[in-house]
Amino acid sequence: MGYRVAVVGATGNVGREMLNILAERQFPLDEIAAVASPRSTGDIIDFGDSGQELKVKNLEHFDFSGWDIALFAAGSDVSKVHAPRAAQAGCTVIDNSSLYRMDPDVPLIVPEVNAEAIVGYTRKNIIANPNCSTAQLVVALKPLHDAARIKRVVVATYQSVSGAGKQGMDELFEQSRNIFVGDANEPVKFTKQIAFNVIPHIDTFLDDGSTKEEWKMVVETKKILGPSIKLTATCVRVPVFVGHSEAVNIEFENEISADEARNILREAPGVMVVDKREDGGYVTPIECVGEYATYVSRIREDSTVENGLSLWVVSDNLRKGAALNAVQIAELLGRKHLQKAA
Ligand code: 11C
Repeated sequence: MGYRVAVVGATGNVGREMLNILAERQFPLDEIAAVASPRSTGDIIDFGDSGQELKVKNLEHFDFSGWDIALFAAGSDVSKVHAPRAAQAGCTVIDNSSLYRMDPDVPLIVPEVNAEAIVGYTRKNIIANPNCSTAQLVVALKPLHDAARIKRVVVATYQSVSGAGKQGMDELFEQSRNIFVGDANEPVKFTKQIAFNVIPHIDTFLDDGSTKEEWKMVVETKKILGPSIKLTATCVRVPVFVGHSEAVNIEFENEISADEARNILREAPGVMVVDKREDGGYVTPIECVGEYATYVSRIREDSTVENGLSLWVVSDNLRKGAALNAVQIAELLGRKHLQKAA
C-alpha cells in the first residue's frame, strides 16, 4: 500500500525535479497528482522516466482531502493561501518556500542532519524545506560539529541561476547568446548582467546591509544545528546553470585536523568527499548536476585561527537544495510517522 502524493508547482524547475525524484526513488505511491496554477491546467508532463504522463490539475480547485502528502514548490504566496488549506484537510505539507521555515511550530528538516525534529510537524501538519544554500551547508557541517563543536562559520556562496527559477536560466542563456552575436543585454531577472559576470546580491536587501539570502543562511543554520553557531555569509550569483558552490571557513571549539575531518566526512550520510590535492581533484558544479550527494573538496587546515578548517562544498541546488530534500522528508514521514506503506 502506498501514498497519495500531490506535487504543487509541478511545472516549475523544482516541481519537475520532485516528480523525477519520486519516480527515480520509486516512492511508494497509490496516486500522484501534478498540480499547478490555472495557466498550466491541462498541460501534460512526464512523471520522471516512468513512462507515465500526468495531466496538470488546477490548484485553485484541487481538493486535498484524502491526499497523504503535498510537496509544495510554488513560492511563498501560493503556500500562504494553499498550504494551510491542504494541512487542515489532513494532507501533510512539505513546503519548499521560505514562508514557514522560521515558524516555531514548523520543523525545518534536512533528514541526514536533524531527522528527529520532524515530530513537531503534527502542530501544523506542515514541514519546511530549507533554502538550497543552507541544505548543502548543514549536510557538510553536521558531522564536523558533532566531532569538534563549531563556533563560527564564514561562508561565501557561488549560486547558480537556476536558484532564481526558469527565468534566471533563460536570462543567462539569452545574454550569453547576445554577447556572441553582438546584441545588447538588458538585465531583467537579475540586477546586472549575469553572463560572464558575478553579482554579489541574492534576494532583497535588509537594513544592516546584508541580503535576505544571507540572513536565511544564518537563521536556518541555527534552527537546524543549534543557536550557538555563529555564521556570516556573502551570497553571490554566478553564471552557472545548475549547482551551488560554497567556500566555507570553520572555527571549532576543539582540535580537528584536515585528515580527521576528511575521514569523518567520508563516513557522513549524504556526503561524498572528492579531495585529491592535485589538478582537477575536486568537484565543480557541472559534475554535481543530477546527483544526490553534497560534495566536499579542498579540505585543509586554516592556521590563522585556533582549530580552523576551510573546505569547498558543491551540490545540485534543485536536488539536495530543494526537490531531493523534500522527497527525503516524505520518505522519513512515511517510514516513521504515516505508517501506511509496508
Ligand atoms: C537562490 N537560494 O539561489 C535561492 C533560491 O528561499 O527557497 C531558493 C530561495 C528559497 O536564488
